[in-house]
Amino acid sequence: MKSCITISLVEEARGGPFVLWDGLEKSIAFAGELGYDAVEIFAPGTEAIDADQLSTLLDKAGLKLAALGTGAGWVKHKLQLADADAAKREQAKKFVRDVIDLAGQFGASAIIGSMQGRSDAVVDAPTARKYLCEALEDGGNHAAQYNVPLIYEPLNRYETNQCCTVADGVKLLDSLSTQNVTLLCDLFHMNIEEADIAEALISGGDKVGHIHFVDSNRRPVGCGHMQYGRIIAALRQINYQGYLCAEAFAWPNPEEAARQTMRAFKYWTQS
Ligand SMILES: [Mn+2]
Repeated sequence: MKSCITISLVEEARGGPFVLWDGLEKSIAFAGELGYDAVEIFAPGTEAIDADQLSTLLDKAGLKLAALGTGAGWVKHKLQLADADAAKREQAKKFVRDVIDLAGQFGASAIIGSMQGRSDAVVDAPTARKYLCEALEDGGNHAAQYNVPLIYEPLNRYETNQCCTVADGVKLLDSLSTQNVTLLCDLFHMNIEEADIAEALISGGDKVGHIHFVDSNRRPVGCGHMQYGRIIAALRQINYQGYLCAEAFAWPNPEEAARQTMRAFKYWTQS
């Protein structure tokens, strides 16, 4: 398993569950110093990232790009994939494809989290699900040209009513004709929704494509009451070789959160 840490470039998301906030240059250099393998970037849009500059910074720090989040599509631009308005859905899919195109140049995936939207008084649950499936087909097919999957993240009930568990996510992926979508299993969301986090990971099997590595209270690993022994054993059992990515509050501050996650990563993966 490989280590990864989140960098947010989205001012509107201040206070959100991202570890590093100090711009790409400083954040990437710091992640490199601490020995991380990769970064996951949450950007306002693709225009906020200069691919050549990012490539230079990553090379200098010896890091890979693991993934790009699409959440700013919702947080900043109010675009979501289950919107009642067909034109808005099209814009949302375009936003996702643009992120896929940028991430793809780095052999990295785009992540669909909060852009999945939700059913409401206007869009009923089967329709919201249908819109989400259309978007995942579109993005999964688009990502295939870069030989990377699109990553879909079930969220807890307070953030979506589309898919809240790994089982729901597996069912959703099985209903698609594309095979090019994997699941992001976020331990914070799972701690709310799953009966047993380790069992859920095992049931996800080879569909588990990315992990958000975080504690029960969304603080860095080791700062809550999550029981990691069985979780790591489950990931080993399914032969998970991807990233354990710190998507956590910058608690007590970004530097210490990054150091704490790296200590925890080494403890759990090297013991
Ligand atoms: Mn997450």
